Amino acid sequence: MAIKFETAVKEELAKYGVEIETADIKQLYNAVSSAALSQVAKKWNRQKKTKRAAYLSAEFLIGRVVYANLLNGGLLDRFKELMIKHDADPEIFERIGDPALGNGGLGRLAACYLESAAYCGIGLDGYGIRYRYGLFRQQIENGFQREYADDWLKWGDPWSVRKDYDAVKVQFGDGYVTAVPYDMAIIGKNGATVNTLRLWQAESDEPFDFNLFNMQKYEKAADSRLKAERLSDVLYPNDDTLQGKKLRLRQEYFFSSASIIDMLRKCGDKPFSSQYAVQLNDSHPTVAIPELILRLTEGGMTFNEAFNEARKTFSYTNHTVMPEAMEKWSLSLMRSVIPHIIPVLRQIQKRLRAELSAKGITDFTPYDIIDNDTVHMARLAVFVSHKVNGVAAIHTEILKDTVLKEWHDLNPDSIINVTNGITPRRWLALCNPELAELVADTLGEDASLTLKGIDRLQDFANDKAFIEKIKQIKRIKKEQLAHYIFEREKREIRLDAIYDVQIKRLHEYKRQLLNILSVLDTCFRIESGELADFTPTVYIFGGKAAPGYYMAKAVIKLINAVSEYVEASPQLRDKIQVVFVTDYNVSYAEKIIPAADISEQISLAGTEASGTGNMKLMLNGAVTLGTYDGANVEIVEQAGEQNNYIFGLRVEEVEKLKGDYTPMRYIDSNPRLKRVVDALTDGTLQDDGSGMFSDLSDSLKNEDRYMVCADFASYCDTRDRLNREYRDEDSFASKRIMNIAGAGYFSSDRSVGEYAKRIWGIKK
Ligand code: 26Q
Repeated sequence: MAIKFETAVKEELAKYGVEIETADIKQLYNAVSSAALSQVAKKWNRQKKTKRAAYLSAEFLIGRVVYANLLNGGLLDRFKELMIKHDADPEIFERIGDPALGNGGLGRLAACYLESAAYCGIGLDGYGIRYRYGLFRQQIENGFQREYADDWLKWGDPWSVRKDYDAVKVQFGDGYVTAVPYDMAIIGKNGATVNTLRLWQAESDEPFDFNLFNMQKYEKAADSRLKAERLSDVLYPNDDTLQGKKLRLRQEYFFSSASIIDMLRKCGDKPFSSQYAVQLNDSHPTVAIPELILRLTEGGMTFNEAFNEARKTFSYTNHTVMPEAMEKWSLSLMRSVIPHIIPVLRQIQKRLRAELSAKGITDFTPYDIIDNDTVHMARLAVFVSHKVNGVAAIHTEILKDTVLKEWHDLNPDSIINVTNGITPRRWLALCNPELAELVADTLGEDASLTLKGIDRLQDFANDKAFIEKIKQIKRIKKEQLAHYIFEREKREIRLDAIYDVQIKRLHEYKRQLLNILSVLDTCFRIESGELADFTPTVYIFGGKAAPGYYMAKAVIKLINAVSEYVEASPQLRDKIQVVFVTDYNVSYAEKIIPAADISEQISLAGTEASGTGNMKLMLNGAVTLGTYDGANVEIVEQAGEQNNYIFGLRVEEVEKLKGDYTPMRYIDSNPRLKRVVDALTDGTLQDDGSGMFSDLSDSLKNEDRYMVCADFASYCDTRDRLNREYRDEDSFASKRIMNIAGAGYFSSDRSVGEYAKRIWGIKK
């Protein structure tokens, strides 16, 4: 029996010579974390020798870990009592920054899946990179985004354990880099299962070269060390593939190779595929495939034996439908970074062509993994994997019909759908304890922790007393958010308003531009006296733009300009607030989501693979204002179309329009749209001489790739209807309840269970 948690905390603090009352935040964080970790240490080190799954991902956006681990370890209540007993603040760790080792949805999904697998007793370990700096810290200066380094380690990293004796060497064309693992315990329900997130840190295997140093060549002496250590310095801040950067390829091979070597070592003599199922989170870790084949052949297998082993082992999740986002590398770049992998790729290509020929296919062009100087990573992943999956029903259908059509024709059973999910522990129990308690009181604690049976809330959709409680909780969460935003942004937001929320990475396809143009249109109509009975609304935006993504940064500037426009007008200020929250991250999401009334999911139909923020918002009682895209389709199926607000073009209509889409036709025929587009250039709004607004205007008029103009009228109308219907607060609360009740399907426990059963062949 581990020593009592309280004793363990005090003993840890004694190492610093302090007590709970006198400890500073870092000391307390370290002590509480170490004490909690020691409670599960035994379990963690004693793992059963059954087949496990490995989730290979360049990103794990885990967010703040301390409360989540305390909750699952069954220690959260004891921790809070301990703090209160000593007159200390149980919320103190709210000040600890997030490890932001991911960009957005893909990285957060990986984190939810690890948590769910541990919670459900599924043996799933994560493998990734321990970036020295996470996704940049965002500041807004004069309305423009500025990026700063995210030094997440300044808080210490008490949840990680460095395992020097598990370090491995990764081979590159120009030498070796040492990969040192840092293990994080992923604690399941009451600590019954403890899985591992293993993040590799790049280090030099060469000691500092004193010969060079003595020869006065100081810089050179430090050179190779620096080069190796730079490898895991930063997370690439693009959430789409664009530039074939050498360092990115090095990163991908670095963690893929280290992870395969690690698993091989743990396999011993047993066949690899009997011990491991490997899930590729997008194509980013796909070089793990030739790496495994190479190592198996080096161990004595023939190529075909090794290939078959790889096929049994690997499966691949696709997260995008946009063809241009499919990851490609130039062969020459690959040759310079990982030359030893090229012969394996050629053999895989030979095998691919043989399989195609056997099926009577003579045109290899759409399939070739290596075509001239291009290596297609997604094709490699699809060809070798035994299962490929999309992340929402509509996304999987689009994959089968378009980007992966040829592969689907070749092998109709291999592409399947596993709709994404979110962990209810973080996205209900931890971020909204008030609502979790209501669910627990109504349906039992299990429903609040697992969402099992939460559909029974439907019976309360018209229950007066329940409706009152739901309204009251929303009010409390708005107060908390307003307080938090005041602290962070120094802005006061009103409580008696609709909280209309769009929080996600800034991307043209996600159409934050559509949102803000419609807000501007609302402003103009209020000014002209047209919208006399408008329900006051706070429009909340949050998200980061990739540092090199000019148009996305222009949209941030525009949102801030509209915000200023509103603030300058007493008439508007009375009805509207526009708030762009700074440095949106997982912890910020945990504050905003419980307070939201409207979840903006307005991507052009056919562009958002799934979306998972939409699920978090529905679970917290927001209604979706969205297009028929990604998981919105299934959300509406679960929660009822009448309880959500769907607008805009459907995928089929987008396809039909594509050939001769002319945005000017919409602009010329819709005076309201024309007015807001004009406002970009007629001096109504200030872009401080950056030229950004006229670039936005040009892009809308000339191309409008994501059909903002086509969906504008439908969006504004639906938004108006929502604004009117909100006034009947009880009927709106019924809609909230129906959304909460419908969220059960989106638990990541369900998703991970599907992966385990249908793809990995693993039992709980
Ligand atoms: C690749 C190569 C080089 C540099 C960067 C990248 C890169 C990095 C991150 C490419 C893509 C990403 C992230 C993609 C992502 O987050 N996709 C989202 O995945 C979610 C989980 O499935 C979905 O819900 C979202 O719809 C999808 O946009």
